[in-house]
Amino acid sequence: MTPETRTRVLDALRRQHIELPSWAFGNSGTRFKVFPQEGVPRTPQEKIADAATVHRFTGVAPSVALHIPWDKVDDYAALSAYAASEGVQLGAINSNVFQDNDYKLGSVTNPDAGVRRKATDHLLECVSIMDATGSRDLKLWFSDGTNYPGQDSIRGRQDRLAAALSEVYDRLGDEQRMLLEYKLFEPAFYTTDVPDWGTAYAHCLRLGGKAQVVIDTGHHAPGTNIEFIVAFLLREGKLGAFDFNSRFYADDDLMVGAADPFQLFRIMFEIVSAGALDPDYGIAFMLDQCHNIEAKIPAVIRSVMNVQEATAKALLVDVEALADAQAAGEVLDANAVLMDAYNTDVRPLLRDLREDMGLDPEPLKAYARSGYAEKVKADRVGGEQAGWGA
Ligand code: LRH
Ligand code: MN
Ligand code: MN
Repeated sequence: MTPETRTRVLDALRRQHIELPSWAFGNSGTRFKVFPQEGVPRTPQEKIADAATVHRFTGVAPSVALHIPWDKVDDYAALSAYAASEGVQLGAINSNVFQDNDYKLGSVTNPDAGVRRKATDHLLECVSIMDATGSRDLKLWFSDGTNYPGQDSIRGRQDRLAAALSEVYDRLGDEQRMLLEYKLFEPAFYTTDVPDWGTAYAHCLRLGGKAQVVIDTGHHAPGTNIEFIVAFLLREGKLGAFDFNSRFYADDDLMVGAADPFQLFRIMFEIVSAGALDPDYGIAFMLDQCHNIEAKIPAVIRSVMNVQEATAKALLVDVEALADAQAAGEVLDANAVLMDAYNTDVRPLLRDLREDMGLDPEPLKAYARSGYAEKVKADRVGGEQAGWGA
């Protein structure tokens, strides 16, 4: 690696920004069992304190996303000030229109106008929360869909969805954005109202420039080429955010980069090669994960490190050699350029980066030595579930 390359890569990595989800720190599980852990947060403030701890050891996770009402408080401006006092910012506000009995047949696409009103009002309330927290992004994911052919009008539901989105869009401030997340299936099993990037993209396109698509890496059919979706949406200026996690089967919500680090590298290469890594470009790189059996803070630290490793490898791709091989139609050479970068051990580089940033080069070991886990286990009794079973 030339000194110039090294400087370029380290500069980009120093500026990287990975947003943490508050819900990663609470107890979570599957519909079969939640295994509670000791020392998990009891309040939104304690979730923020845990996120801030991850930032203290990694240096690249300076914001935390909230999920409403899981993180409901009376005073959001005060919560924002608390986050700042812990050294982090509040990030995206995630709405939740999937955990109320009224939403059995859908939220904003429900056939009942009263239920639609209630769901849309929640989304509007989330924008008011953004006003108080200073958050830029409203993240929307709808569990809406149907289980049986004939259950409801597929087209009618799209109309209802469009109407709700447009009402919320009109409420956004100049600096605020709406991020629409898609998911192939679950909890609806026959039709899902926002099942794929194309549907999300079409709605966002109609809405306007403040509406962008979220790619949750766990929300696709097996075998889907996610980096293609990344490249396409980037080209259209419609990629707003990621929910990073990894999966073997469906929406597993495992640690990003755990199941398929090569896929994460391919995604990050599309980002890097489009010049979209820098925070100023506007893409929110968030984690959306649950740690059901592993210790939560170390799992989030590991996830941040996995994203950093994939990014470092993507930054190491020799783009000139790649362009030459592509232009010459040298398929094997072009592929080799990518593989050389992927097969580079970037861990020494990342250790140097952390030392440059005044951090311990080994975040997991430093966290283990810090005594934080023992302290919160002693201080916190009766931690709460992340939200799924709450
Ligand atoms: C849905 C989802 C969405 C929710 C989160 C908790 O599966 O990915 O982002 O807000 O999980
Ligand atoms: Mn998600
Ligand atoms: Mn999900």
